[in-house]
Amino acid sequence: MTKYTENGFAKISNLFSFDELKPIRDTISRIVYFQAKKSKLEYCLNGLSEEQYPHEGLIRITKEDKEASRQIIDKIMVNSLVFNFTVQKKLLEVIKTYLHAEDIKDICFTNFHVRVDLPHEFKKEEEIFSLPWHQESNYFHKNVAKLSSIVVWVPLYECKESDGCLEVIPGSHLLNEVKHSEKYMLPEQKKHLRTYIEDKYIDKSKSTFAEANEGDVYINHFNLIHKSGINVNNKVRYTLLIRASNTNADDFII
Ligand SMILES: O=C(O)CCC(=O)C(=O)O
Ligand SMILES: [Fe+2]
Repeated sequence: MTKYTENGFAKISNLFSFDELKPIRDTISRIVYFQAKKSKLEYCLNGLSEEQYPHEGLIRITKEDKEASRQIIDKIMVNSLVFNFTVQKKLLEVIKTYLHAEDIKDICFTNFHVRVDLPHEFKKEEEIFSLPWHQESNYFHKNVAKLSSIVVWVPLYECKESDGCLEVIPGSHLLNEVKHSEKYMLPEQKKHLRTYIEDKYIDKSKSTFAEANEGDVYINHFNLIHKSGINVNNKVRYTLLIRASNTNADDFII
């Protein structure tokens, strides 16, 4: 906890075992399998074990049929098992601690999201979804207590620098809210608006990669300056992002 107060982020090593992650991974395999069948792309899964469906399987499908790939990603995002995983007692207890909440009953989910980051070879998709330097507090203005809200960052597989793990600036949460600029990732269509902190305000010499082994989880303060890394591997990065707040905090706004 001292480290979290100083750095604005903390790694909880080995929070989840392989067995605890397996049901959610199997669900992703199942979603990939059924979409492949539906889109007549079964051949994309030939020679692969079910464990490879979320990675090589999805990559092959994306190369063949972008729409099928998008449907898989959308189905993962709304899968009930993913929600179940999020509300498990173990995670709520961790969230309670970092929010300084009195009871898990005081926790609210400001936002919940599943990220599916394809390898960098799919550059066009990657650039749209990859997030430049920012603070969470600049993106969320409702159901939040910005002085204490957190992002629980849960990679579903090992996530190292080459997998595109987060890059963070330790201690940057102490700057409070920093000025953000705005740009559209697709300017012609005015789509995917991003607010971001310009590089000139970032002390790159301090940045570090928040690498995770299987089962590790990060807790990031809402004012921590961070950005998405680049996935240069031939694996897909799957991450749950749980944004949580204490509804009893003095600065909580609905
Ligand atoms: O997991 C990531 O790449 C970062 C996502 C992120 O920072 C966000 O969604 O706010
Ligand atoms: Fe973020």
